[in-house]
Amino acid sequence: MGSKIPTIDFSHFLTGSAQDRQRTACEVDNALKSVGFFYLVGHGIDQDTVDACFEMSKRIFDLSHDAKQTLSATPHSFDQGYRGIGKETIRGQKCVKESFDFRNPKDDTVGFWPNQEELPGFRDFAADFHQLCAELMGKLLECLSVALDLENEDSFNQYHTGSMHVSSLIHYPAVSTQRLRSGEVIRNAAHSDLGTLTLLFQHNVGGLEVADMSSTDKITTTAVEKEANFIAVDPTPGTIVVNVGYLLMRWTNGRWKNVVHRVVEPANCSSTQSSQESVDCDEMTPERYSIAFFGFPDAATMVEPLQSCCSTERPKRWGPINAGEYLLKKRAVLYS
Ligand SMILES: O=C(O)CCC(=O)C(=O)O
Repeated sequence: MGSKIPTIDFSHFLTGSAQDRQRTACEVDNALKSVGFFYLVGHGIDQDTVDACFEMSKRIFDLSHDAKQTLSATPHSFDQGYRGIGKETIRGQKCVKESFDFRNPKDDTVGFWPNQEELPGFRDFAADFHQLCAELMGKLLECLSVALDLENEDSFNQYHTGSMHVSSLIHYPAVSTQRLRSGEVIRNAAHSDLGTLTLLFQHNVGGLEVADMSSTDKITTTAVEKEANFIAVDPTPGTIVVNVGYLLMRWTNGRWKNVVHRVVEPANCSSTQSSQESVDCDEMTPERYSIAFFGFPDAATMVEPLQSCCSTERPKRWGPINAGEYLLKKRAVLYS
């Protein structure tokens, strides 16, 4: 039987007794050990705020091509800003998506922002949304410390002042279903995330799929994509999809899984037609919006497997790695 994405009610951790918190941490541990992904509910970010953020996101991507180009990311903007369609490349495959990335808008970091006349209130709204996600990230990191029975609940938070967290508004334009299905056009190629945890909000069009690691013993992204069954992670209002990044996998000596995922044609778009019929019609796959919040440790952090995750049966698999240098190297490949 294949795996299923579990749903975890975080309100038990946020407001429950010590026992409730322990139980929730145990659920998180089980989810991250097995599937590497879970749906989070009871997280405290209300749906109206998420809907408003999708509205803002739509407005930025609706700006003219020229207006968006003025917001383009440069090395001097620390990768913050607009990236046009095809600017992100994963293993040689150009992703048909556009994104607008920012760090904490209240910090004095460089970044390009739409001006007030174009998008009134955008920067303030972005700051508030980013802050809500950063606070939730802090609570989740606390929960991870409980799950691993670490000395104190700050064990992960002490390395996450928030300076490196990135919010990413993402838009996949409508594309020909035929071209998407044939692989001529790719929305988001199979990949895994880089940092600690990722929070993902999905609007109503799906397409996100996660490799079912119980269906393969392969490890490399290319082999996993070829061999594994994939599980659809359908959009469900009120939920946030949470998954493990590479650095957290290293921190936990592989206890928590950094799982391959991708964005493809949404399953429900083809469910009413045979594939031949839909190819003949050359229908369009509707546009998709998502918002990712990438949790990342502070740049100077040395990430090394925690003692408590190593044993004679599970010897230490990795040495120390500098989080900031790792990120720079990876992003250079993604956006070269
Ligand atoms: O758009 C999505 O649903 C997935 C985004 C994602 O996986 C990423 O940007 O790393």
